[in-house]
Amino acid sequence: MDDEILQLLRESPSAFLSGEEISHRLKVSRTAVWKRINHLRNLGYEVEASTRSGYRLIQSPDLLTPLEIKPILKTNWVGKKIHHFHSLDSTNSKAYQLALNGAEEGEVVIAESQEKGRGRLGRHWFSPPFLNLYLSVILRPKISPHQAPLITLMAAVATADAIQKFSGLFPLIKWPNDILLRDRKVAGLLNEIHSEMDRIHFVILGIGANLNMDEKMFPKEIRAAATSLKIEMGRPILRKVFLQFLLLELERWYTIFLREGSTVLLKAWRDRAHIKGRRVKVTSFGEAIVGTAIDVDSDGALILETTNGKRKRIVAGDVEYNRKVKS
Ligand code: BT5
Repeated sequence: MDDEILQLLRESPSAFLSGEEISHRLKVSRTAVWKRINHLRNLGYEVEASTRSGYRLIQSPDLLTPLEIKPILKTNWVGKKIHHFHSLDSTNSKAYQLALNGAEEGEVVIAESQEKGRGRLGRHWFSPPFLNLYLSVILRPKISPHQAPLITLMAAVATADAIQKFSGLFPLIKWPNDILLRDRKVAGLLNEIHSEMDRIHFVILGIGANLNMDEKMFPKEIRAAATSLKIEMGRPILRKVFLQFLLLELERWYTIFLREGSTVLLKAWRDRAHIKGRRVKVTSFGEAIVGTAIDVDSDGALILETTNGKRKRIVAGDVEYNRKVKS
């Protein structure tokens, strides 16, 4: 019913709508209308009430609830079902459970904050409440498990495109999962896969994007390496509008990837990664490898030429760009 009352109030944004009219149109008592209006106020909606004229919606909160997102969503299937929480350990863990229990492709889990937001390799993702975006999308691609790293590249391109379309800025991608503005991390991706040898059951696409953080809000240890869209754009960000861009780009790039394979995707990725020819140090499974990045291959692995001229394929790891890397 929240949905229906909001829709009615939004139909006539500047005019009052009488309690009687609402109760008539929704076929509920006036007391029920009054209770739901109070409920909406508790959720952060500013509703003006006048005994003579009725109710008028003044302002909606920037919450990432289905109530707020559904009316502006432009996707065909991603985010048609949104599971919203004020707090979760991790949206990825919640989405994983839901997917195990049969949740469908395109369902999205969003939390306003995470207690144990996860990065890769057990690292922590700083996730304070109501400022940023923490979401996980359930995908069920019919591809072989060895192609799963391409889903990370796909999500990176989609996130970078969403940031660009939203802000006009040009984010770069750092292999495999960092989205950078001015060399600082504005978003990170954590993709988790549930599969058998030859079949993927599902992929959980986890995206954390810093939207409304000020510099001093970041913990000291990551302050110099992190940024937010608010810092870069110099104005507060309406989170739901950014989310609308992000879900649309994810749907678009996932569709392109499934339909056309990796070629178009890898081209878009290369345009944003600027990795060819760069001197890098890669830490992979505890081993540090120094070399020149050659490319990513058609499975999404990074190809390095080490100092002794040998080529190495790296499937997972952390990259440091460094002009001064010693060979
Ligand atoms: C990542 O890991 O970059 C993946 C982050 C994915 C977070 C999303 S939020 C929704 C979903 N649910 C989850 O539980 N996770 C996903 P990695 O490449 O390992 O980077 C982690 C490192 O980034 C940390 O060790 C910090 O140095 C740094 N970091 C932590 N929080 C950050 C933040 N908010 N912004 C920028 N850098 C951060």
